[in-house]
Amino acid sequence: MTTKHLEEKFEALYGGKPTIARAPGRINLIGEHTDYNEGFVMPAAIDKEIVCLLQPNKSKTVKAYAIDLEEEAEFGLEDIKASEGWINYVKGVVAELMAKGVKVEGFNLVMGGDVPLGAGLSSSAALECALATGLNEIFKGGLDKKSLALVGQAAEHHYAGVKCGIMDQFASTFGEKDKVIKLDCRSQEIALFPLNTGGFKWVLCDTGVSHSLASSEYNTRREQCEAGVAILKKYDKSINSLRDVSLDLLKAHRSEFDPVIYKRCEFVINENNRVEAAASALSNNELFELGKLIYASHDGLQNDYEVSCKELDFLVDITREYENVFGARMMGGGFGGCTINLVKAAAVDQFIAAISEAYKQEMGIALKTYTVVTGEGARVE
Ligand code: GAF
Repeated sequence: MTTKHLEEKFEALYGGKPTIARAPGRINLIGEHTDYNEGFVMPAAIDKEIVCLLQPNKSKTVKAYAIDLEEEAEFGLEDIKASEGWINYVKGVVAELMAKGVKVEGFNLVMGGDVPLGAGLSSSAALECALATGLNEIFKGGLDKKSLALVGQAAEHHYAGVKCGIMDQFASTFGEKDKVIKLDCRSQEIALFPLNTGGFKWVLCDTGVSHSLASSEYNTRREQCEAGVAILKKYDKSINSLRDVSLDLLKAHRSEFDPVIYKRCEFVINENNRVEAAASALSNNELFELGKLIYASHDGLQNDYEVSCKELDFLVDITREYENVFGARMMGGGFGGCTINLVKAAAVDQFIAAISEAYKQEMGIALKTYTVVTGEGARVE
């Protein structure tokens, strides 16, 4: 993304030459709601970014301007309190960096980007990672990339109030062009391998909706998984998360489970197994097999984890009739945002025309679509 308009705004508002930090949004091929269960996920960074222009201002105040919203905000560093809106993410990152010992002083910030908001592409993680990376640079924090990603996650927990896992911040930090990450969310080990789908493209279809229960339901899902673990831990003290639970063990204790908790746990265990299978299908270029796993992921998210919505289900279901689509599913936390589709490259235009027309007719909403291009992780220019 070019930064000329951001630099001009910075000059007009504050003057001087800022440091420029960037971080991308992400897609996720498969492995949804597995990250906070210490399982596996398969995200990739995309070529859409949030960019932060930063400069110390020799005060104890942060002055910030969000160019796309045309909004200015400021806060003092002495007593940072959570609030609403985009500035809350800035506060969260600053406070969490300080908690890790980084000596953050007052600074000026202009930020903007082209990660679509509310589309489930992790614009908030992109902002957190760009900002944390930039502040670490200008205030010589000395934190490594992993610590910076974890600062972003902590900002979500303590300021945005979402008890998210590590997927989004790790993808935004460690993503590389033409690569997908297989992330072990327990050990935090990152395996990068080629996003090798010659003859196929990944297409995102944006429902254009973002239902408001997303963050409260997200936290509830996490608690339901923890409730399942608490039951099984009575029998095996070594169980710390659903990552440690086999389907057989879960089934053996079914009668002790509330049916809703049971199906949440069953979904997570199945989804985690699907990530392993998908990684091997992708490595062997077995795209039909990969597509089946992607559809199965959606079915579980819709019926067992219950984080889908009618717009997402419509967009996935209609693709089952399209022979040029091998797989489709909702992506991210759920309740809106995008579906991800594995589509034959030669049929992408035809696919977009057909699904856009169908969505307009059914929901009365103009469908936005994006053909995915991978990008680089967080960095300072
Ligand atoms: C959101 C969260 F931020 C991630 O940590 C992850 O749990 C995802 O939902 C669901 O897989 O993007």
